[in-house]
Amino acid sequence: MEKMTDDQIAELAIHTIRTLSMDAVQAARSGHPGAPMALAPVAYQLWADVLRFDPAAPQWPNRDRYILSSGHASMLLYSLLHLAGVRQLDAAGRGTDQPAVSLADLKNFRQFGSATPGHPEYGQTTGVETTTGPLGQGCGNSVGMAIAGKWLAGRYNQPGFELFDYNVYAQCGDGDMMEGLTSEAASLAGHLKLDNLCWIYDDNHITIEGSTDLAFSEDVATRFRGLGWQVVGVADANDLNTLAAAYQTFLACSDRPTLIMVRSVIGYGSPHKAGTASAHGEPIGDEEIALTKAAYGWPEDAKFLVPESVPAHFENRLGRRGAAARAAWDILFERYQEKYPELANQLEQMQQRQLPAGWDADLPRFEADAKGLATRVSSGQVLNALAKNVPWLLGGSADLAPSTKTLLTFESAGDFSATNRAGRNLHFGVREHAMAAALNGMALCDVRPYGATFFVFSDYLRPSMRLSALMRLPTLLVFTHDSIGVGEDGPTHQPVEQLAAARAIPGLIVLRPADANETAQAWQVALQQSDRPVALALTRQNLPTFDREQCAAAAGVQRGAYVLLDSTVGEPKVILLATGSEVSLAVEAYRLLEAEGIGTRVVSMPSFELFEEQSCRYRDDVLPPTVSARVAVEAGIRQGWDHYLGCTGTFVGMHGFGKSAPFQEVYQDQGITVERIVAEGKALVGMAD
Ligand SMILES: Cc1ncc(C[n+]2csc(CCOP(=O)(O)OP(=O)(O)O)c2C)c(N)n1
Ligand SMILES: [Mg+2]
Repeated sequence: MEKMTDDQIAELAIHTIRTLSMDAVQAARSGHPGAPMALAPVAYQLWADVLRFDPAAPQWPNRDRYILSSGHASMLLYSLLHLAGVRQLDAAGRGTDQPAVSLADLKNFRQFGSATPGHPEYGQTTGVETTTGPLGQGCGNSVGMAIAGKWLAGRYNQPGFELFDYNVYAQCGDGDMMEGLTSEAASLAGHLKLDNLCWIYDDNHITIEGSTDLAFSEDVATRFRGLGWQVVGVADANDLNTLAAAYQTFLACSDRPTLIMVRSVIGYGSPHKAGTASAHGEPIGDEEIALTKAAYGWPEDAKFLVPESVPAHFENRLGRRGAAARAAWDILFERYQEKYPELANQLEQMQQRQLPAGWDADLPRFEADAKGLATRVSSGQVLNALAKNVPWLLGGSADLAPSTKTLLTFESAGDFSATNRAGRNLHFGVREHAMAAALNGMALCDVRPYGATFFVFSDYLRPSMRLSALMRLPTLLVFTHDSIGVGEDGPTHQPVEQLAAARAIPGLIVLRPADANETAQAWQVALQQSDRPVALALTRQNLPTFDREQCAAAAGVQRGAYVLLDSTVGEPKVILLATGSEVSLAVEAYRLLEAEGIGTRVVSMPSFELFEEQSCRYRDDVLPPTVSARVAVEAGIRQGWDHYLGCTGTFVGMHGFGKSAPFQEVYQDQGITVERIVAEGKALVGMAD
């Protein structure tokens, strides 16, 4: 056979991506063929000629990241992973000789257990850098990845040791562009001048309902220029030379992120579906596939055809380039290990999601104090003590650091900015959603990120928090002002249902500590998580610091719930369960009940999730099944508590929104008081006044 020209092999590779995508969607009888067909050349040009990625080492820390924010176009990514010969990692993160995505996986697109789920899922498929599908999230993640890249360079690169200089590419669409999250993320990226970030916008004028004329008429280029981005246009997605030039324009830019706007035709090549919304989300159909393949000059009857020369071509381009870059990096890293062993060790620990030796050596202990301090304040002290010993713990808040107490105040911390890439205090601005999405991107690049805001605004970032859990990322969220204890700011700022809502997310550990020492323990638990996110719920108002000589040790936090105080008059007759700021109310009620000879137990319950993981025996020790007289106290809604209250228990908590007033009055108004707890306790043991 005659040797193919570069143009011919490129076209063959592009048509292979297109036809694999059509065939897989058709076999699954569901999926989104149109965007992969249109974007095949866009992605081909990037992967073949630009992306620095070694298919044999898909976890190489300095690899370029490619994110498919348009997660519905997952077959584009799966085709690329297959054709590029990306190798699967084993459970320990080591490379194997198995393909990450086999041809069988493509044939099993969207089927149970395949490496090709409907939308790309991090952890399920090697080479998928982040879970996408909820539009906007991939864009948000990409900003965090770019921040992490700059920060890693700022902290760890040394003269002659350019360990980190990776670029982050995100493929996005009209849907992403319409989402608020994307705007927040783009604004932050522009402000931070993240020149390692490139978004490739599939400007195809089509979404699900039809033409973008229906709902989207803004001037995206002007908007992005206004946000501080470089904007590059590509008039035809099939024009490889212009695409190549656009990527070079990105690489040459050193002071801002780049948006490449590519005009494409959804379902390109399909005689009856190209350019229509029906190419977006349904199989093309056998007949139309045959016509489309004919239009590509492809054998009409062939299914899942991968010409041998295509994987070989990717191997020659992406593979060789990536392998060479990675091999050079490995040598560089060996030399770095010799010269900077401490820094190299940090990088390795980071990549293993480990903590450095002595990370919790300076964990503060707080003396008993009736006046006490707010858990947001103790949290700030604990965070600072831990962050000093965990150099890659970094984060910030959505413009609330003075309130959330999340600023790192020690001298070497510094502010991350366009001019200081090594700073550990991030300033996300008033952009909760972008903050949480960026945190996920940062966690995916091995740093340990935290973000903070008022608990009531957790609703603004909830979709990203859900994805932290779905991806099993150890992202940390610090939520302060966690109840009506906010007081005068009123019901707009008083969380009511947020605790229940956070607990509803599978895999998210929610911790609501009751005093300063529980807060220290909560942080300790939080940092020890390597594969799940944690949300801390902390108070604005002061809470007494319990005398641990009289109460059980705060280490009980590690088990989710523990007996803080127990009956001094025989077996407990009533159990008071409480979390956070309401534990001190339960403690006061305990004293009154005990004084009347009613055996009472106080269970502090900072985390439902951790408690549920304990042995049955431990759980029964803390909450003996024989004691059905139970009062739960929490300044939130009842949802979730019935599990511990059974049919007979009583809930003392919120029954609606709060009010703007001094917080003590709001507690009174809601009936969350010591007297009420005592009365309910007595009623349950048949000793009502
Ligand atoms: C947050 C969110 N809202 C809605 C959807 C459902 N959805 C999936 S794709 C899509 C339209 C996307 O349009 P575009 O990004 O232009 O993709 P194209 O049709 O051009 O491939 C929508 C609304 C989603 N996945 N995520
Ligand atoms: Mg579109």
